[in-house]
Amino acid sequence: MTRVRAIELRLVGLPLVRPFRTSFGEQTRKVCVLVRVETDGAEGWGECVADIDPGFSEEFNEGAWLVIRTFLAPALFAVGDVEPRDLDGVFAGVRGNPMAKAALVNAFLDAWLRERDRSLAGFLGADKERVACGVSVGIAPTTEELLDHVRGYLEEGYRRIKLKIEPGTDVERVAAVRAAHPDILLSVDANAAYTLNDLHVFRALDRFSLLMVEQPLGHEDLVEHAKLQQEIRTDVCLDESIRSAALAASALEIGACRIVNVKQGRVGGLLEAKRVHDVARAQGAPVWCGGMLETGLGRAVNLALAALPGFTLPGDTSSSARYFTEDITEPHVMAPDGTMPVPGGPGIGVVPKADRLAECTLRSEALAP
Ligand code: OSB
Ligand code: MG
Repeated sequence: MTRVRAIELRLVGLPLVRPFRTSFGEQTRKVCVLVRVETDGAEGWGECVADIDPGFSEEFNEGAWLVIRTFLAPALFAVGDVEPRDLDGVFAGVRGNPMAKAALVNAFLDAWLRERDRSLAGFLGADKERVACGVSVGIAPTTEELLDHVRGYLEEGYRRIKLKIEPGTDVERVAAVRAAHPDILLSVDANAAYTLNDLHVFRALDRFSLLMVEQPLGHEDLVEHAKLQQEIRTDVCLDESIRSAALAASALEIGACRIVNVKQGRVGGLLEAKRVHDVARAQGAPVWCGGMLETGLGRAVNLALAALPGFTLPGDTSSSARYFTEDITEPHVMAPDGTMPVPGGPGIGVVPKADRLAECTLRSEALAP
C-alpha cells in the first residue's frame, strides 16, 4: 500500500524548435502542467497532456490545474493507503477530465513503482527494449518547405512519416511527398477537420498507399467514420474519438476504424491505456503510441507503453531534439536505425534536471491533505 503525503503542481513552458501547425491551430511553445507526488518512500512525476487552449479536447492547462487541485488531489489524500488498481474508484466522482486524471495516476504509479524498485515497462508487460519511431510533421507554409522537413526527418532515420493535413492543400501535399518518397511508410492526420461531404478527398488520398488516415472526421462521429471506412481502402485510425477502452471497443466493433492511436493522457492514464491496448489486441487491431509533444517526462511514459506487444506500428515517439533544444530530462535520443531505447530504471526511468526545470517553471503550488 502507498499513501500520498504531498502533491506539487507546476506549470512549465519550453520553446519548440519549430512551430507545429495542425488543422486546429499553431503552437510555438509547449506549456503543460507537471504533477509531483510524494509518498513515504519515493516521489513520482506525471505530465498532463492538455495544452494552453481547449483545441484538441475540452481540457486545457488552467482547467486541469483546477480539477486536480479542487477534486482529484483531495480524493487521493482522503483515501489514504492505495494500490494502482484502486485509482479508478478514487477518481470515480469526477466525470471525464482524462488528461487531468492521467497526470495524477501516472505520477502515483511512478512513485509506487520506485518504492518497489520496478520499471514501468515491466509493470505494463512490455516485451521490447527498443521501439520503432515515427515523426509527426506539421503543416508547412509551402510544399517545398514540407519536402525539406520530410527529407531531414528521413535522413535522421524516422521509420514513418505522418503528415498533418487540412482542407485545401491535402491531396497536393501528399502527392508531392509520395512522389519524392515512393516507398516510405506514410500516413496523414486530419485532426477532425473534415465531414462526410469531403469523401472525394479521401477517395483521392486512397491512391497514395497510405498506412492510415488518422481522425478524418469529428471526435463524436463514430458512425460517420464507419461509413467513411466502408467507402475507402485506406485504414482509418482514430485518435480524438478514443477517450476510453469502452469507446475503443465500440469503434472497432462498428468498423469506425481498423487502427487505434493510443495516447495515455487522452484516455485517463497508463492503466486505461493498457486496457485500450488489450481491447484492440483481442479484436486483432494494430495500435501505436501517439504523442502530444510531451517533454522528456511524458515521452518516457509513452516509450514504455509503446513497448507492449500490441504496438506493432511506429509511434509518434520522436527524439527530444525534434521538439526542444533542451528537454527537461536527459534527452531521449533516436538511433540512426530509427529506434529508441525504452527507459529501464525504476518507475518511469527519468527525472527532471533540477536546473532546467527551474528555468522552465512559470508557476507552482503545493497541495497537502
Ligand atoms: O493529433 O496526434 C495528434 C500533437 C499535439 C496534439 C495532437 C497531435 C499531435 C501530434 C504530435 O501529432 C505527436 C508528437 O510528436 O508528440
Ligand atoms: Mg492525431
